[in-house]
Amino acid sequence: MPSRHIVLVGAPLDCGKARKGCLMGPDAYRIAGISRALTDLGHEVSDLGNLSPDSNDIPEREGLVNLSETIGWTTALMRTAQEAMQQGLPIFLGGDHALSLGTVPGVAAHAAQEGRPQFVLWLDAHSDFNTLETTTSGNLHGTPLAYATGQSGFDGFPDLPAIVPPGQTCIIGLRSVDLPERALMEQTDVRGYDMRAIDESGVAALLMPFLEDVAKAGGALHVSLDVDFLDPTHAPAVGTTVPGGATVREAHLVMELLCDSGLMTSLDLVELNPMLDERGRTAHLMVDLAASALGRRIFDRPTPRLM
Ligand code: 5AB
Ligand code: MN
Ligand code: MN
Ligand code: MN
Repeated sequence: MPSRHIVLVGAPLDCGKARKGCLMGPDAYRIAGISRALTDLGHEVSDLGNLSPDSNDIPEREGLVNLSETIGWTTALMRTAQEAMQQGLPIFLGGDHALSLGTVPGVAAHAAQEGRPQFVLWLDAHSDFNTLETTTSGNLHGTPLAYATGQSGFDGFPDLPAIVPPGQTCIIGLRSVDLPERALMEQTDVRGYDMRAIDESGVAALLMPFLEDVAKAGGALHVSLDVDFLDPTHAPAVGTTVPGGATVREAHLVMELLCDSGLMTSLDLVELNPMLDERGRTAHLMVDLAASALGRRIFDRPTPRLM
């Protein structure tokens, strides 16, 4: 893959749910060697350090966890994502998935300025399609895809600088979806593939048609990788474990196909909780997956298909 300028953006936000620990994520990725892994692949890497949330005077609301701080992160990340897109390919080091409330609209605003449609690949056990009105947990890390695709029910959040049409999003890895978010998703043309679809068809058959659509449209592609996409036996360092997830190889194959496509323009690494890790293995696995998406391979030639 051609050499890229990769911009690491640390976003130690931990406000998207009650259980703490994701704020240590950015440093865990650094200690697991993310910069070195990417420079070894020939990329130039800049690390912008860790961001802080904007302040605001939005009042807390009954039934919602940390609304004001989450909106503060959202506005800060929207701005930073747009700036980082001008410099290169940002990797947002989370932090929990509330991070994508800011990163996805931010990168989409950049794409809109360039006149390109924005696509989003969501690798997650969950669909994160709740709104402030449908969430029963009040945890806002369960809402970013609904917000970024322009669903209503986000009172108090900033107006979106750009909407990603639901038909330009694809979720892979689903195995835990709340009834109201399912009902909302079903009103849209978001593509959602559950683990059964991976079992029956293989992850490549699900991903390739989506990547072809991105390529045909000349689109930008944001990838949001939630640790819980992976099976908890491989990736224990996450609060929201759901059994029956992707294997290490299924996750790498997604990343390798993304790399071959040359389409990925930005990446979120989210939900890593280093407090729950075992000797750093989840942090290392996430770094290895990012490296696969950015060119790590055995042979410097296309993998032959023998069938
Ligand atoms: B994650 C749940 N749907 O809304 C909710 O880890 C889980 O970013 C959300 O995918 C999981 O609280 C959010 C039950
Ligand atoms: Mn650009
Ligand atoms: Mn998620
Ligand atoms: Mn999840």
